[in-house]
Amino acid sequence: MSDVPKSHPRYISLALRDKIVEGVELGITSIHGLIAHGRGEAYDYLLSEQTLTFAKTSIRAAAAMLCLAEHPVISVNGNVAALVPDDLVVLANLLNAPLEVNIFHTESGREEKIKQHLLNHGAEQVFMPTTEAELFYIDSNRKYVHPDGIFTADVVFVPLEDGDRCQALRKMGKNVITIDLNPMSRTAQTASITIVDNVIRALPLLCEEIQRTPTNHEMQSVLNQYQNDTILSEALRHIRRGANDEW
Ligand code: PTJ
Repeated sequence: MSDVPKSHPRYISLALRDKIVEGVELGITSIHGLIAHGRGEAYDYLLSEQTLTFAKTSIRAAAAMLCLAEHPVISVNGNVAALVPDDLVVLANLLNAPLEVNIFHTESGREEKIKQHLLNHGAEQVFMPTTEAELFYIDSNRKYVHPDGIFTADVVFVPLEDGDRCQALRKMGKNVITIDLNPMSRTAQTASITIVDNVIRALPLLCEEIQRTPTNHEMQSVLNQYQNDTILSEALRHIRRGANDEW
């Protein structure tokens, strides 16, 4: 990182800002992504910048849902492409699932740049949005999907977005797993499983959990017991409390 010493108390946070800025400079992250990142930072601060117990519970459930899925797909936007490209590739390989570029802000050439960025980080299969398949119940650019990807997926992993798409996917009968630091966002509220954590911490933990390979029976039992509403309430309670005993 440019001129911030490693000893700086907020080094990690500042290094992440650099990654997002670099994403914008490379043309993979939308300029709006800077605002989204700042919003995330604020929530992360309130969540003690740690993966808390409720997030660990969601990670276990997410791993189970992804492993039990018949056709899981990993959706990639400009922020996650900049922050966690390697982890996205590891996850795709572990699940043998495609990555699919799906962005909200239409900017010329950005989708192609994200694809190339993922390929540079070792991705094997990256689907692109098409006009051959469109999601129902949604008007934004996010409706354009790949016919063999998000359109036919039974589980869609949507890290970091606040938008109209999660609800549309749910209405189409798909399960959605998201990572969102804001437990009040539309996506967090409508997803099947919401991991209230920073993508940079949650994604490696999700990959670790998948590698633990519990039995199908264990995974089904984790899913049966999982309640997203409870997780969101716990996250909100933590934020409202301000201080916490895990700090
Ligand atoms: O690349 P595009 O065009 O698809 O745009 C992507 C963004 C993220 C800019 C777009 O989806 C957007 O505008 O999102 P929002 O509405 O700002 O919502 C982003 C959500 O992600 C907010 O709830 C943030 O709190 C949350 N968030 C931001 N950074 C992180 C995060 N959650 C987890 N980890 C983060 N690092």
